[in-house]
Formats: sequence, structure tokens, C-alpha cells
Amino acid sequence: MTKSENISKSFEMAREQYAEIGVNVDQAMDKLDLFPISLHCWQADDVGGFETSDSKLSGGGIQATGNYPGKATNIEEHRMDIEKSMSLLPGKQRLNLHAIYGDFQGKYVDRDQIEIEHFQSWIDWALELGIGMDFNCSMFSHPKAADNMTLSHKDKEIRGFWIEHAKKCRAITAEFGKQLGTPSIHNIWIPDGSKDVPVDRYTHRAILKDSLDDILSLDYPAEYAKDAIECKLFGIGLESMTVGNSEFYLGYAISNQTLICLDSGHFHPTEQVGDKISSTLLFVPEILLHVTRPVRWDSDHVVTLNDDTLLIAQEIVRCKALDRVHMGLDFFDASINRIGAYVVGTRAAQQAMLFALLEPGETLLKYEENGQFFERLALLELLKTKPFGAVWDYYCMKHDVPVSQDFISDIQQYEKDVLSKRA
Ligand code: RNT
Ligand code: ZN
Repeated sequence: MTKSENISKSFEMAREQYAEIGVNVDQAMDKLDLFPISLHCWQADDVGGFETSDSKLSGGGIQATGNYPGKATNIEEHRMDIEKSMSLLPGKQRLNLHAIYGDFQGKYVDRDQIEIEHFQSWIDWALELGIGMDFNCSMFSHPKAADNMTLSHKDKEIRGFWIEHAKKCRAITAEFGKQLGTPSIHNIWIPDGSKDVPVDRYTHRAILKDSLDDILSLDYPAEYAKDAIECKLFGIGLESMTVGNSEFYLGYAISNQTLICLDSGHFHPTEQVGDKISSTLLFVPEILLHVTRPVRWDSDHVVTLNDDTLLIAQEIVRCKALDRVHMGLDFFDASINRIGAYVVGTRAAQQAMLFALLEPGETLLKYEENGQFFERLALLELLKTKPFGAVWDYYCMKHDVPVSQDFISDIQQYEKDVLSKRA
């Protein structure tokens, strides 16, 4: 039997087994096809970007650890790595860009000066690939963010600079949406916070509220752009207070009906982002996710198919919110092959979605409503040993991307041919 016959045969058997518990695998795969994942551009170069100034990642409590060779050092290499990663992924992706990744052509363009011209080549690239794009203002790794205060800075000039940056970014976002024909999400995350116990939290939060009001005062059509704001519990070096905490941004998002961005690493380790989806969906129009894997802190390890990722996927499916929850990724591991990181992490997120879509929802709900909790538990446990892998393999084959372990050698080859030759 050839390899593909084998995959198909296993899939046929899997399809029958799932049908026995009332699950239609073909429908699940079709739904997964329509659920894009937004690949964060920053795994490719450890959140470096292409500004000509000294723009290595610094401050803001985000840290890429590791020094694996072969990272992308310019826009060509960067695009090549993203394309390579996407070529190894089934289903649909988007690209999530940060403002520091503009095509600046070797000139120094300060953050408050960026224009659509610096991103037109990204739009053209995305058009060629047929993908959508999302965007982020970059409020870190900059002299004006050196004291870890940006939009909530008490100095009017400094916060004015960042307000201007965010406004420019929103205009660029709208242009992404317009030219690419799919709404683009602009996410605001700021590092603002304090290492030691501050005495004035209130004023910083009041200032942040005003800054956001100013930034969001201009409306863009929803078919072009959407706004998200990202909360956080703490950052390294900013342990005592984060201005934009969960209460602040959830309050702001509800009052202003923006998207809330929930990052898996931005809560207390015993909290699960999956649990927050149903609560927030009742009060905000849509949710943006930054799926990542915090290990002991907001470490941004590569996403794996663990309970936290699964619960996120299950809740998206159980809330029937595939069109209201946007899944972006936010991990940056500099200690392993970065294309490998993209592929493993994105595949894990997609697998979580497929796993959730293969749930016998009606039966589980019936058990729950009847108080049949042993039965609910039994069926949930049973699902873990269903031939999920056979469906996943078939899904990859259907999308003409490497099946099972085959992407490993593919990435090893890319490392040998391309990455290892980089300076
Ligand atoms: C930082 C936030 C933020 C960044 C990116 C690079 O804690 O998670 O989303 O990771 O914007
Ligand atoms: Zn994030």
C-alpha cells in the first residue's frame, strides 16, 4: 500500500469511529478550513524588526531567550521564512505584523512618522499569497519607552508621541483591510507599569483612558479595521503594577465595544483563558487571542496541544463563536529553529481546533443537562483515544502539506540549505 493509501484507509476507519458517537469528521474539517490563524511575524527574528536604529528587543517586560542560529535579519529573509512556514501548514493563515517590521529601505523612520508607503510591499506580498493581515503598534524597544511608560506617561509630549504612533498604525491597518478585502485587526499592547509599588496608579490609568479615547476617536469602517486592546498581569521588571490590567481593558472594551485581546500568558498561572471566552463574549463584540504557552511566567514558549490550548479551542467551538474569536499566536522562542517553532506551534493550535470540532457536542450537553456527570466524564475521556491523528493526517494530506513527521526533515533541509548560510 502506498503512503497516501494508508493515510486514506486510516482516515476511513477514523471517520466510522467518530460517526459511531455522532461526529461528522468532514464537517469538522470544513469548519477548520474557514478558521484562519494569524501568524505573528515576530517569531522569525525574536521581536527584532527592521528599524535601522538599535532596535533589538528591550524593555517592556517581553523577552526572547535563546540564541539559535539562522534568524531572519532582513525583510527578504523574513518573508522567505514566513512563506516556508506557511507552506508546511494546512488550512488558512493570516500574517500579524508589528509596526517595527515596516519596509523602511534602510532609512530611519521614527514611530510617529510611519505611513502606508512603508507597508505597501507587505500588502503586495500578502495579495500575492492571498492572505489577510493584522497589525500592531510597537510601543517598546524605543528611547521614548525607556522608562516603561508610553500612553499612560505623565509627560504630555511622550504620550503624545505614542498616541500619534497608534493613530498612524490604525490608518495603516484600515488600508490593509481595504486593499486585502478582509478586515484587519489592530492590537494595542503597551508595557506601561512599575517595578516597585507605586503610589499613584489612578492617574496613569486615567491618562491611559484619555489616550485611548484620543487614538480611537477616528472611526474606520468595520469591514476594513477592528480595534483590540490587550491586558496583562505583570512583566519582568514590572512586577508591581501594570497600568493596562485586565479590569482596565475589559472595562474599556465593554464601554467602547472594542475587541479585547486575551493572551494566554497574561493572567495568573492558575487562570485559564479558555474560561474567559464565554464571559467576555457576552459583553464585547469580538475577541482577539494571543495563544502562547506560559511556563511558570509569561515566557511565550511555543504552543503545544495542552489542556490550556484545548480549552480555548473547545470554548470557541462550544460557544459557536468561530466568527467572533480571532486566533492570533504570540510565542517567540529563540532557542530552537524558528521555522520549526512556527510550524509546531501553529499546527498545535490547529490541532486543538480540530480536536474541539470533533466533539460530540449534543450528546455531551444532553448528559450535562440530565445530570449524567459520569457519562459526560467518560465520553470526554474517550475522545482522547479516538483516532484523532488519522483525521489530522488526512487533513494535512488533503491540503497537500507534509503529513505526520514529514515536516521535520523538510525543516532540517531548509536549515541546511538556507538558515545555516546566514551571517
Ligand atoms: C507582550 C504582549 C504583546 C507582545 C507582542 C510582540 O506581553 O503579549 O502582545 O508579545 O505585541
Ligand atoms: Zn500578546
